[in-house]
Amino acid sequence: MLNRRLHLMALAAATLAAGAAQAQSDTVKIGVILPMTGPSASTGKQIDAAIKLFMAQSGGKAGGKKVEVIVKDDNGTANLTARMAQELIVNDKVVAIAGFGLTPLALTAAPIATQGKTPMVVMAAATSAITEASPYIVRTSFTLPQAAVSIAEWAPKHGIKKVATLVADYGPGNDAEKFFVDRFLLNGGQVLEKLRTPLRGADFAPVLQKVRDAKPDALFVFLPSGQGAQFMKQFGERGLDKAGIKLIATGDVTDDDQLNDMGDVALGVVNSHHYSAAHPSAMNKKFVADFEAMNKFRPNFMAVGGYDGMRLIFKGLDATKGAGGDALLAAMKGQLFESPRGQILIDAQTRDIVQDIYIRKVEKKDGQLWNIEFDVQKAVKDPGKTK
Ligand code: VNL
Repeated sequence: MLNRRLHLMALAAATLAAGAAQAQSDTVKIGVILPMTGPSASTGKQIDAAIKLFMAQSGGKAGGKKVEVIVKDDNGTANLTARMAQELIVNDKVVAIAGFGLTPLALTAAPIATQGKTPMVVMAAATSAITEASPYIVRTSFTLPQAAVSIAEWAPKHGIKKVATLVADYGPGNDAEKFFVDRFLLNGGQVLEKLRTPLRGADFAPVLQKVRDAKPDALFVFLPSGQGAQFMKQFGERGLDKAGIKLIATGDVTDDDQLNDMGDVALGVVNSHHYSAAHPSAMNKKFVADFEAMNKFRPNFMAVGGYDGMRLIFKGLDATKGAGGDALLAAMKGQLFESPRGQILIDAQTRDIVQDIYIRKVEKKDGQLWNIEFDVQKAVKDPGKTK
């Protein structure tokens, strides 16, 4: 404990020195921590690709300074995230840390951002409470309550009266289950089973058997990005679709990173999320075309969180003329701009994102699978915030 306190005091002192260094230099650095390897590597790959696209498009300049991005691979391991956050702030003197592929990784970095007085841009992790873990956190991804409440509104109006739920057993899964179930019950629905799978376990057969036996109208699912294809395969193999059990989900499950390889079992799955690669705006069409030309794969919601996070930092640096710390944090609060997903706002009070949430259905167009948006709730604030 004492050791940790000394450590944090050293960090605070180093931060003062870093502030002075930043002010003099022609270059500012942004430290990005991502799972580039390990079970969540697809999240790292998507965000990294989006950052490279943003850097190419922006010319890598903000606030009259050259911007250098340092990417570190934490392998999805929290103690590495913490060490890297510390090193980026103290040694590299970055103006902001960004990335954070999973909730536990974001939570471990939060106190380091606070002590280092360094803005922390959460581009992926989506448990509601993350933004409350440090006053230096701003978020450009989404929250599970945003996604889950919207589908819990849609389902009972479309013949779904009895459900089972299935979520990954950690922060965002807790949020998805709680906010889906509460709203679904409020709307007169019935919940037959609440099931959980371990974050790192990808065998869904036992829980799918329970769902079959319970015979709900639909199964609601949240799993983190990267697990959707495996889940969908087992859903089909176990014959749940043929047994007449519909699948509804947050868009993490019908993730654009894997959707096109899921096959016909995914067709017709209704889900809710903030971003689809099929979003029909001019800005998104250009984003997807440029992204695919550069990277040879389709961007998903993680890519958009990374792309918008970069825009947020760049616009902030423009306002501070390249200064970091509290000035940069202040310049990021309240920003409003058009993203490939639609208009977004960083709520100045909560530092969390306010955005449209779409209801989408998986459809085949020109031989490819897409999440086609057919309904929208505008400007959704995180329903998980108590204040
Ligand atoms: C989280 C939430 C991660 C949603 C995800 O994919 C996701 C998280 C890696 O907060 O850990 O799709």
